Amino acid sequence: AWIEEPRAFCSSLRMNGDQKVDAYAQEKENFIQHFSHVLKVLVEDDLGHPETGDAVARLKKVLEYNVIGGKYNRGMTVVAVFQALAEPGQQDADSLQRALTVGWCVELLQAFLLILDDIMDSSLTRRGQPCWYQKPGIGLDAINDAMLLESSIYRLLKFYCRGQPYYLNLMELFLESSYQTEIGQTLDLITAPQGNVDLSRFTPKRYKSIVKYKTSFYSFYHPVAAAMYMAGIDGEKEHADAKRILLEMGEYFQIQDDYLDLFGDPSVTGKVGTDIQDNKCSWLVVQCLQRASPEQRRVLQENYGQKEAEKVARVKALYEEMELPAVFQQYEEASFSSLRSLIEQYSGPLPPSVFQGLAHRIYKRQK
Ligand code: DMA
Ligand code: MG
Ligand code: MG
Ligand code: MG
Repeated sequence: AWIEEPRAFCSSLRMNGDQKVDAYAQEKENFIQHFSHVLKVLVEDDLGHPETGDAVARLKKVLEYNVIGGKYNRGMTVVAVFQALAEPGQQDADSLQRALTVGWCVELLQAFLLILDDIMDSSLTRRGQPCWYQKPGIGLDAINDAMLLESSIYRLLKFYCRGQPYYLNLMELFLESSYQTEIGQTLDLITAPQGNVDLSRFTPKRYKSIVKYKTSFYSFYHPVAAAMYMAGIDGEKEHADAKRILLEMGEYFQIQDDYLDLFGDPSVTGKVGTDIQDNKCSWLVVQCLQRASPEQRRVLQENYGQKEAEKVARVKALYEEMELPAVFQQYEEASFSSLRSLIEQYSGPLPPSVFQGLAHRIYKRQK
């Protein structure tokens, strides 16, 4: 039945603008509601433990500060795609609770990765508040907090999904996505060594590899694949086809992230950009290099990858002079239409609206 008409996203696709906004707000409300169950399972029983109680209280704080306050796109995707794919008989209250929980596991994965990403990127803010490691008294203890969030994923999965036929597939998916992301972060970091600006490293090919591993797997393939497994879809071909679309969507998403790092409004994105200071292989620097005159390349060489505000501003001025914001807008249009044809080609037995819903959610995003 998952081949037939989907619901969720899908019903919201048929609605007009206002209804769509309401349906989404309600799905979000419902998703956030479930967090209290997650907290209960993860910490409540152990808060009074005579030996570990204090540590569990710390975990509760870590969860509340770091898991709440984002867009919940990844977590809500699990629920929406599960509802679109599972047969009606598979959508009893317990199954929906499990889908919500796995959605929150994806949010835990994200929070775990972001705490560490912010340390490695020397970022200041995240989701409109100080990064966790920047909080007084936290510092590098945040590393252990991130690890606690990672372990919490598997505690939750065990509590809710042990005994389900897809349990092993889900566990392997979370482990594999973590590894892919860590490999991506490795590529990101070694392509951006501090104090060593080598512009020849910033190629389109390198860019695509970094983004595929650090972002696309965990942000796009992972939530959809989790829902597919939960709905009983575990065929290699189905997963490979979905991955073909979702990795492309992930690249588009990270290009937006790189654009917003410099040209986004921090009061909307909730974070202050650091890519230029951090010597990152950002989409912007790759585009700049492809168009730069020898003189422009010299300006970049002298100002990129350094913390001084004047140097960062000089790089931004160079990008503006080269009209990279317009290049980005053109890319965004082109990418959206190429995604559309990729969806037509590869959605296979899955309803195309599942993928279209995701694409619409991120198209021209400001945060
Ligand atoms: C995102 O890279 C990748 C991961 C694994 C978090 P990024 O550093 O550009 O992300 P952000 O802009 O959110 O810090
Ligand atoms: Mg970062
Ligand atoms: Mg990073
Ligand atoms: Mg970024």
